[in-house]
Amino acid sequence: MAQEIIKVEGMSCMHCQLRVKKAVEAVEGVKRADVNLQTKQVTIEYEEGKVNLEDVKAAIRETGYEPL
Ligand SMILES: [Cu+2]
Repeated sequence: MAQEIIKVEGMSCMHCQLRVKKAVEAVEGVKRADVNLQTKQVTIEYEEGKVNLEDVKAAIRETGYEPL
């Protein structure tokens, strides 16, 4: 299992947190996403070689938040 941290701007409450978590976990190959509102970081656990991080960022963008 590989891990990556993506910084995301625009999340302000638990609603945002859940939306981003669900969107990221819906990406094929992602096992788990933990969203930290304070640090604005999304920690992703995924199957190595099966996930393109650009796809994850695109999924985040589709929910209306801005991955950096
Ligand atoms: Cu919110």
